[in-house]
Amino acid sequence: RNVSLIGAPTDVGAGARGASMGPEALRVARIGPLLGEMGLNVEDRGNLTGPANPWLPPVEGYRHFDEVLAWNRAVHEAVYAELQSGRFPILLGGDHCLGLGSISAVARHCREAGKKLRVLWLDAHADFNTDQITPSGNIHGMPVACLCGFGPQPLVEIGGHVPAVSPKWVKQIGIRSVDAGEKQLLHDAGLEVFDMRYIDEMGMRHTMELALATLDANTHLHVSFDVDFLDPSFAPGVGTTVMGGPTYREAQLCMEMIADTGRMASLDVMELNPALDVRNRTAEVAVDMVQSLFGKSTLVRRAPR
Ligand code: DIR
Ligand code: MN
Ligand code: MN
Ligand code: MN
Repeated sequence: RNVSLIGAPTDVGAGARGASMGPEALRVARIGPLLGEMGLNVEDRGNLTGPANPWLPPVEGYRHFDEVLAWNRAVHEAVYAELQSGRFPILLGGDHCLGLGSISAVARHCREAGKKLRVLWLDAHADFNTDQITPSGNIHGMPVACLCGFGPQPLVEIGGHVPAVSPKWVKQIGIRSVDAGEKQLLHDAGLEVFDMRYIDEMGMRHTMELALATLDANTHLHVSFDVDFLDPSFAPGVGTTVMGGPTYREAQLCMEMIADTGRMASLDVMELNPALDVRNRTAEVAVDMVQSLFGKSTLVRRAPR
């Protein structure tokens, strides 16, 4: 498999500085070489460029709107180019506002290639805010809403088709922090959300069986992995930690079950914040998870079940 690493070193969509250093921390944790050792053909495309973080307060419900738009346009073009040349893009974030540029590119590729798209959003947060309901103005809390058509024109139309994705294509896993207005909009939009209570009651195995149930041979599965999905006890290096996330083993099972489908065709690794990390251990954990997504397993495995 031909994999391209794309660094997007920015934190313009976040409420804390530091996710701009995420791509380099993932490289220090040897994301490229470790995937190469698994037999993948990895090319590191280096880092995209874009506007600096002006660190200003929100204006009319959005913080750093123009900067977020510029970065997302750059991500969109880079991810789209890799998909069109038949490669597997891994976006190294950067804050999660860039999921908009990445997934709009994947949606455009799938539309043109006649592929069915499914998106797995692994996150502590639903990222389903709009300017009307956001408590922060931080656009990293809005990308899923924008992808589903709820947001400002320039952001929702990045991929040329509105909405970029149908809410029915999106499954969220690990959610445990949803803002008041966001809760209602998320409910009304009809996304399938497997929150932490669901995982507590039903277990990660059953959760992932349901989340992956609609994949078929023509499906392009995109995984958008916000590192704050993981419990902060072993993954503290993110801007917005939320207690009560998946354990290391639950997260590994989630990743391994995604790998077993054989359908993952693009990936975002987002929100890693080295300024808040402890000796780069969150980057190392994130790379462990990515290896599992690409099929690393303890034993030689037969077909699952
Ligand atoms: C919060 C935090 N829901 C907001 N969001 C995210 O500001 O909209 N943190 N995505 O990672
Ligand atoms: Mn393709
Ligand atoms: Mn997120
Ligand atoms: Mn999050």
